[in-house]
Amino acid sequence: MKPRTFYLALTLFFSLIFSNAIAQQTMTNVYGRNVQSLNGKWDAIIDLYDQGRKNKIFLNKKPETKIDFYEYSFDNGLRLNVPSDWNSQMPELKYYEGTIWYARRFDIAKAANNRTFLYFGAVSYRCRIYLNGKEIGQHEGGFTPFQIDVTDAVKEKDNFLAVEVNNTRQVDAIPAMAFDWWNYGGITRDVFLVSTPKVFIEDYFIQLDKTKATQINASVKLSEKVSQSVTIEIPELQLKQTLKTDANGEVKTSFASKKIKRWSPNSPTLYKVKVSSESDKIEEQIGFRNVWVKGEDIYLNDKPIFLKSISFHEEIPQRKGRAFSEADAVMLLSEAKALGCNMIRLAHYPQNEYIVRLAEKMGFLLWEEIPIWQGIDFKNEATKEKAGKMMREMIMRDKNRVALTFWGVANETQPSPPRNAFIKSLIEITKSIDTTRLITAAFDLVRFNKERQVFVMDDPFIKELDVVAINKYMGWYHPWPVTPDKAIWDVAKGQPLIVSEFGGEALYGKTGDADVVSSWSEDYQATLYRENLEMFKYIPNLRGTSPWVLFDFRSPFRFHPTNQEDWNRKGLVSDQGYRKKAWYLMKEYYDSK
Ligand code: GCB
Repeated sequence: MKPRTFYLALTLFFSLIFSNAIAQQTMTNVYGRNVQSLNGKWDAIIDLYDQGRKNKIFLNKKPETKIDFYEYSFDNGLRLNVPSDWNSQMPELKYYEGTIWYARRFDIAKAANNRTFLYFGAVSYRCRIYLNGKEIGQHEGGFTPFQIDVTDAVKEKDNFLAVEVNNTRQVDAIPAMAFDWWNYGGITRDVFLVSTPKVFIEDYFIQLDKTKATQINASVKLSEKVSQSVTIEIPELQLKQTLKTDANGEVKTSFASKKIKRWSPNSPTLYKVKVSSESDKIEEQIGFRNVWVKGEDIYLNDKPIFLKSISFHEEIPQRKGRAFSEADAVMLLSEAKALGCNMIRLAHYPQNEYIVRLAEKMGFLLWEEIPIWQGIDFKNEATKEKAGKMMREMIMRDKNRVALTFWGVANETQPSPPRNAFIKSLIEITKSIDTTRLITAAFDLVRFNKERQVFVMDDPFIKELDVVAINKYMGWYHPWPVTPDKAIWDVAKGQPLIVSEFGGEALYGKTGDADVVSSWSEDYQATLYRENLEMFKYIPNLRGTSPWVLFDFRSPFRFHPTNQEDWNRKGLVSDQGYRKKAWYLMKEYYDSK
């Protein structure tokens, strides 16, 4: 083996081992389980030079003899809120990239015959977990949940939990080195101790058949390969079945009912679904709907639908921090509702479960994606593994959410054999878990063909997708080659197309020349919206639009001194919550659809 190949093989080997160190399957519906919250104030140590691991600070030693001393202590120092990003908690941490240690103590009432899992909703971006002085797990990826079985490692009293969190950008990471948002660091989502019976209901997948309106398909998997009877019940529909698990501890079945009221944006019906085994039980609200593609149309419950979408980052701009609570979800989603949307593209990563679950109750379809955002190291096998794992974690968490309509596999990638293989593997993983959703990816490769006088795109990869999504910034990054009423598209013929991003920047309150891009004015942004909305009439297979973006958002990518100052100003709503002129145009367009 050449040294480089050997090195690559070694990296892959270790990345597999480490990801396996906690490669437990994502537990379904953690929020419906018996949990003890570990949210709150945690002690913290900023470790810019990465000295903590070497010095084993996770042992949390205290001097015992006259000659002992330790150059660290978790006591009487910095304290950080969990959940929350660290950047918004102290001015000095504004753009901090590096390691911060978090630590806390906890007690737990241990019940005999129970298992205990330590669950993190998300840690940005990579972390190692130490419990009572021992490393018990690692995770990479800032937007998906994971849990570690701590049944044997945990004590009733005075456990010491330390988490080494690092958010340094790296070439092999997802996202990689440069991207258009700020990737807040920290323990950004809920932390729970989850208590389950010894044999518990690890997973279930209960959704309406892709096309049949009267058939609910259900599968349940126990944590062990044991034989038990499992009951699935939807009381309101008078549906109930009890079955014996197979040799893998699984049951698969279907229910027929003519009474199912299907979920839709106008009528987001959810049903209580109860799953029980001989030793465990869990319940939650699940909705049922059909979604499929035929020709150039997307069908929701047998009717073609136009997707009135919007994107936002998982960020509260006024607080300059990550969104992490139900109240935050209410703020983001209410503003999307006010615009008249029926869908959200959760940009550019899986957002927290409060957002996903509330979106479903409010009647939004969802597009969820992992942060495959330009600049990804497609040749790197370890990166591909990571992406696959993220995809799995996202789907496992949200596959019972009826709102989930699109799994997004990439944003703005260029054709190449490694890219194709990489994205294909993500599509395969997706289909191996869930064949009921539509698969999409956003491309920025549409260009104007002068000879034919039409917009075209050459990326044969689009044939792998159910719906083709195009990011196109006409009037911002691209000057108009023809007037908008002549801007005819011949892109992805035979498939539904969504314009998944369009827009331009405007500083809230700024007036200026409505024809001049560099005026950064609300007036120009409004012109741009007017012209794009006109162009949409000439995209024959257009089945949805998603302006970029609902709110101005933080991004060190954007450094114009007076107009941006580290903000991407493409929001229809400013960072302070004020609606810009273009908001009203978009609202009118959505109301007319
Ligand atoms: C894009 C990206 C999005 C950026 C946006 C922009 O194409 O997908 O993440 O923020 O353009 O503002 O340029």
